[in-house]
Amino acid sequence: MSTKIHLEQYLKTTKAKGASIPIGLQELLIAVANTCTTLSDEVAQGALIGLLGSAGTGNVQGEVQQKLDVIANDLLIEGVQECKALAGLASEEMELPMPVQGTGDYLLLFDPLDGSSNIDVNVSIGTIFSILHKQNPIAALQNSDFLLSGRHQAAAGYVVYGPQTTMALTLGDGVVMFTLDKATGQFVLIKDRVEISPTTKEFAINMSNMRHWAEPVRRYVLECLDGVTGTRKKDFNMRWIASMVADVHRVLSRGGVFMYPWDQREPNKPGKLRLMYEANPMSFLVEQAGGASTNGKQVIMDIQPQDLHERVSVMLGSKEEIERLQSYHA
Ligand code: AHM
Ligand code: MG
Repeated sequence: MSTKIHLEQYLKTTKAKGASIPIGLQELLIAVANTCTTLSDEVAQGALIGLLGSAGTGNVQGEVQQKLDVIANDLLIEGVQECKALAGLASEEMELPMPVQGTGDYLLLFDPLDGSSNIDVNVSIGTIFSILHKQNPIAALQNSDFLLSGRHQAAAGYVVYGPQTTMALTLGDGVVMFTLDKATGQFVLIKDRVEISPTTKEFAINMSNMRHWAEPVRRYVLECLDGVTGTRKKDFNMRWIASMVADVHRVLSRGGVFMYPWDQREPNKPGKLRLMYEANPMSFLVEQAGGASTNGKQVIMDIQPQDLHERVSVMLGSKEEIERLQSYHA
């Protein structure tokens, strides 16, 4: 049997773009992974430990928080407190960023529990994280330090709590995947070079919103639905889990396109998903696996954020499909 490579060992020995992973970044990633291990146990127990249902609170976006949203957020904050290189953190669930060391090389942003609507129905959910290079590590932390485009990410990833607990990770030199060995509590390397094929026959979108979409997205999906006798000359399959983590995990595993586009229900909002906690880390992973991402007009990681909780239209996955979507928006 081949030797198992654990996350810690991987981070110690691997080189990204020829350079070793800085110790501070290694520590931070291990702290996030350890917290997700705890979270994975809690998610698995659900009702047995009274974790299902609403927390009776709302978050900064005005969304009802589930108990697990709050627990996951608290666990992550606690889990990274000792990280020496972490200047501060920001969460989808909190209005303002929070200083950790105040100074340091990194900023951590996360969606502590993505796919909240799936918690109570025992469907895959996850944690998404993005680690930004703080531009001036020795200057005291300011809220505006977080407003960096996705190009400033040092690392990004997610942990999906599904039939298996699996982490996808990029350090800017490809994408790797680890699965949690629940017997040892270790994340074990399962895929070394994740690649998204440039073509696909699968798309993911919440079809119930079709009447609200903009014309380019309607055109794209209608052409997919036309099947083998239509302009695309092939039959497409559709999947929608309603947890971005799980839907993007499928795209990284076997190709496809994931879309949560702008729609006219909220004409003044650019989209539903959050740029800093969801779209940027997922775009980094997808680009590093050979795919692409866009909001229709711009590559997602090139967007200069104006607000920490900014929303964005998201289309990502197999490269040729994203190029087609971009051309329909042109
Ligand atoms: P959340 O972070 O509050 O869970 O919301 C984000 C989720 C995504 O994971 C998913 O793609 C989308 O919302 C599902 O939305 P819908 O219920 O409209 O299909
Ligand atoms: Mg989310």
